[in-house]
Amino acid sequence: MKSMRDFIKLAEEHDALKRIKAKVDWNLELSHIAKLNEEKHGPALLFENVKDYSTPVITSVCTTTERLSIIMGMDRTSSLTQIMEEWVKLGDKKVPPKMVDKSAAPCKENIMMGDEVDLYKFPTPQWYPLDGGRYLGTAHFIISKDPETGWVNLGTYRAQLLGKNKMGTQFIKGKHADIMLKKYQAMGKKMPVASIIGCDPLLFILGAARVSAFVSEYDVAGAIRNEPVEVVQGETVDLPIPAHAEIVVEGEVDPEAFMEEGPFGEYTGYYSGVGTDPRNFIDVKCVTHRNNPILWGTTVGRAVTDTHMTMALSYGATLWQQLVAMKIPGIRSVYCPPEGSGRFLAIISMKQMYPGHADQVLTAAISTEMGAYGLKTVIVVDEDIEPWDIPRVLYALSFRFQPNRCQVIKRGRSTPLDPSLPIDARDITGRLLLDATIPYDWKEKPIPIKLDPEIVKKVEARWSELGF
Ligand SMILES: Cc1cc2nc3c(=O)[nH]c(=O)nc-3n(C[C@H](O)[C@H](O)[C@H](O)COP(=O)(O)O)c2cc1C
Ligand SMILES: [Mn+2]
Repeated sequence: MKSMRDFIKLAEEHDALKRIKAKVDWNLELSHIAKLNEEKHGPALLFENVKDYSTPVITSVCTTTERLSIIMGMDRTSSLTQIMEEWVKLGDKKVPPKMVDKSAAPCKENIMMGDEVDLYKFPTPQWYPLDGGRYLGTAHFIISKDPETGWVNLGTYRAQLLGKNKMGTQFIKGKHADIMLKKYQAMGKKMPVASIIGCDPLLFILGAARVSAFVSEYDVAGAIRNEPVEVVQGETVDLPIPAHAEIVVEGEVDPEAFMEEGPFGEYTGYYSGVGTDPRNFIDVKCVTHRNNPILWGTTVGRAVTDTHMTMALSYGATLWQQLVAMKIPGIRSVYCPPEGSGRFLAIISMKQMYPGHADQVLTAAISTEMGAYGLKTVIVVDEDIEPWDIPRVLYALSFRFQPNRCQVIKRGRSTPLDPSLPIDARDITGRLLLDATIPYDWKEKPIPIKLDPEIVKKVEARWSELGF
């Protein structure tokens, strides 16, 4: 899969995409259709007739496990844990992108420079009534380059439409684009960037993934695809651009310049604070797009949306990878439910091998690079329970868990978006470690009730005779 068009073709073959031909308003109506459809676990939606525009909009690309399987090139009945397992197997593998000629790059089919640039040409949705405006960059990512090392980063940071050649940004402190922007600032330079709106969905998944600093998300995408991502040189920026991108917005961010930005309905289902804030923005110099481009957007907002599904996949896989890298034995599988956007809650299935092993896994999970930021609750279950099988996890929490064996950690790094903390005190969170296993060190373990296998066989043979 190289492009959004490849995804659309495959999704249609699996009946996982619906074309909406009726006229739909970009102002709230489109997002509300997408949101209600997502709540019903519906298909990806391609809005072909957006009011006032000829450009179609695609939403809900990643909102089911089936579509994540399609994107990841796996059997479409795979579970999230199975998809993650494939990712975990890649370990540190990297496949760098391949530069192609401009003539082989459909994203260059149309080029607008300088005064020709007009972002209002695209059907940017207003997603929610209380959002501060229209957000053009949602299911997109921003490419930037480290001015010292040349490391190329892809990061998904929301981008508000702020003018015909202005796009908002919000690089939270410590995010990779923020680290890079601070370097440009120290050099007294502006940071060249490109926003990619519509492409191989895997690149967006990686834009939102917590790939380590100094690692290019392009190289991880190449490893997952097992072939290099095809990129092409930017028109006005020295950055590698996905050759098959739908819409490419090139420009620069002046670290010293600000515009009012926000608010935006976050993936927690809440607004992060109140009103707008001055933030850096992209001064757009050039827009390129394919013929008949497709604008890709996502609803964000309350779970479950693209954000929750993609984070459940990438954050879960990364947490799992990091536990494996710590050489802890017995980790069977990891599940970070989309309802907790893959980061607030983790369930780990393990085979206990020595006393204290379950406690080791619990404390290790919150000490990984992934778990140390935002993870609040960790549950371990024995190997007979799949971590995604929530009824069985609830069974373990009812019959194996004992409150006297749970541990509360008082302080850890939080995310500024966690709505369970007061708006002005979101730096530090507590954590809860729940051991829902049967303690390894018990001499006498609960005796499980078993069915007699011989009788089971007999009864099964008589099943239809019994009138079932
Ligand atoms: C739809 C969507 C919008 C996001 N918006 C922002 C944002 O505005 N600012 C931010 O710092 N992170 C945002 N994130 C989370 C980042 O994508 C994520 O932290 C990612 O790791 C950033 O890339 P980086 O690790 O290369 O910095 C968003 C994620 C998604 C899926
Ligand atoms: Mn990164």
